[in-house]
Amino acid sequence: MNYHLFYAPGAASMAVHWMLIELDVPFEAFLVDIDRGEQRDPQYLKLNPSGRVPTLVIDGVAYGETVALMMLLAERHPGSGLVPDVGSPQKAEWLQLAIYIANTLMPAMRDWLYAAKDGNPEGADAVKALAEKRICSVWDDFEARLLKKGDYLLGDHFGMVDMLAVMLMRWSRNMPCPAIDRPTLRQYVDRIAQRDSYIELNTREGLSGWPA
Ligand SMILES: N[C@@H](CCC(=O)N[C@@H](CS)C(=O)NCC(=O)O)C(=O)O
Repeated sequence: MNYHLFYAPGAASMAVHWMLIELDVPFEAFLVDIDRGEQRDPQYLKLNPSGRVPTLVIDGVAYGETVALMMLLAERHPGSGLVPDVGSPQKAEWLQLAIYIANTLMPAMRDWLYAAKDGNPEGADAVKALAEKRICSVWDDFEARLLKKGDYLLGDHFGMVDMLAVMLMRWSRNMPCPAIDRPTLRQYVDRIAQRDSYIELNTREGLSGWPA
C-alpha cells in the first residue's frame, strides 16, 4: 500500500493528514501552496480536477473529498478504533454525523471563507451571514451532543468524526462565532489537542497558536 497526500497547512487536508498519523501508516506528504495557486497547476489538476486539497493518491490512483478519504482509510485499516465496527450500534449514528459534517458544516465553511471568490463579491456579505448562521447552529448541535454523550462526539472513544470536527472548529477561530468560545467545546478541543497525533500534525504542518 502506497499513500501520497497532497495538502496545504490547516486546510481540509488537515483531517486526512491527521488520520494517516493516527493510523500510523507510511505515507508521503506533498505541499500544495494554495496562496500561490498551485492547486490550479495543470499537473495538479490531473490529480484533482476541482483544484482543491486534499488529494490522496492510493497505489497510483488519485482521490479527493476529505470525508470520503477518511472513510476509505478507515475501511482500508480495519480495527483502528477510529470508526465504529460494522454492525455495531454506533455505526448508523457515525454515518449520520459524518454526512452531517460533510453536507452541512463543510459547505457552510466554504461559503464563509470563499464567498467573494466563489461567487459575486457584491453578494458576499449575504452569503457569509447565512453561512455563519449555519456554522453557529452546528456548534449548538455539537455542544448539546457532547453534554449528552461525554468526552467525544460519539461518546467515550475519540475517532474520525472528532478529527473532522476539531479541524473545522479551528477554521472558525477568526469567525464571528468561534467554536471554542463555548466552554463545552473548549474543553473538548483542549482534551483532543493533547493527543500526540495532534501535536505531531501541527509540527508537520507548521501550525501553532490554536487552541491558544
Ligand atoms: N469538498 C472538498 C473541499 C475542499 C476545499 O474546499 N479545499 C480548500 C482548502 S480548505 C481548497 O483547496 N481551496 C483552494 C481553492 O479553492 O482554490 C473536500 O472536502 O475535500
